[in-house]
Amino acid sequence: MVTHPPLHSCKLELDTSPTAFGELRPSADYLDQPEILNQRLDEDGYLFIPGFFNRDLILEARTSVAQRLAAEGALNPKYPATDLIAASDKAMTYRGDLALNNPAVERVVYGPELDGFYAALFGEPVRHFDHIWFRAVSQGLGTPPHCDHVYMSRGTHQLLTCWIPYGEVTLEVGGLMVLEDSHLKSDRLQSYLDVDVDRYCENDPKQVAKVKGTSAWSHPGWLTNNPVVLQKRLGGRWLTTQWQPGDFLTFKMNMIHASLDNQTRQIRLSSDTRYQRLSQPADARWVGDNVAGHGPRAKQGRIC
Ligand SMILES: O=C(O)CCC(=O)C(=O)O
Ligand SMILES: [Fe+2]
Repeated sequence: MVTHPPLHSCKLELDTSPTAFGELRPSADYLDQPEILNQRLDEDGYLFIPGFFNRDLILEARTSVAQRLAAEGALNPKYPATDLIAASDKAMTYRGDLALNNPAVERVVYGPELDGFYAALFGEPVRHFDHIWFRAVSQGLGTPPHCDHVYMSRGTHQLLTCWIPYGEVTLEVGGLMVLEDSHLKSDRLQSYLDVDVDRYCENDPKQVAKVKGTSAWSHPGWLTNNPVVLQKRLGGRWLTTQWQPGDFLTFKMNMIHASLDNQTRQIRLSSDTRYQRLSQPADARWVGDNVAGHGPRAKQGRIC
């Protein structure tokens, strides 16, 4: 790993010694050998494919988002919009709206390149979820450790997340990291992995008042807010890279991941999207023309 300043996640300084922090293993050499990719996916819980997309495709999407952010006054006009330098300290993280009706982003995440990649990997036609989780992450912010399972487990569990950076994302800007081998330790996370953030206990008046008919969650979805202690307790290294436009990472629903905090004034742009076999059931919250998402229609009451 290149030299870098102290790195943070959840505002805590990470242990970046070689036993606690390292580089993702690239698998771009095996794109035409899906059996090797599947073997690595099972072994590592993820596939890191550097240089997969044509850079221009990614940079066009970056430009389209930069234009929207500039139009709303979020960017410092002294710099080119595509530098994504924030105009203020305003906190920004999840910005799904930036991908809505955005053909340049849709071209990347729903285009033939990823469709072909997942069809080869799954060995049959695939579908994607009809929602693009788009993030524009400002200084000081990042994502706490979690597994995606808790947000999207109502269909097949053989579902993969695809994380794509739109532009260079250095360690200081703060991209995604996965906790090495955590997908092999689900037995130690069972009560967490049983969570469905849109489910609530019908016999708990507080949960009913908070969740039923609203967009609120019964559980924050995070495994912890302390990536340092988590790494020490569970073992494995936090793995990441200096992301380049064109790279992507795909990983399993039970892989623990988080992001480094953004230590710069440059807004970090990324998307995460989901892919599965067409023949398998899909989580109804995330497919169709007008997805329910985590909104009121998604809530399910249970007697707990
Ligand atoms: O980009 C981030 O900070 C978090 C992304 C994430 O959680 C995901 O790709 O599932
Ligand atoms: Fe996630």
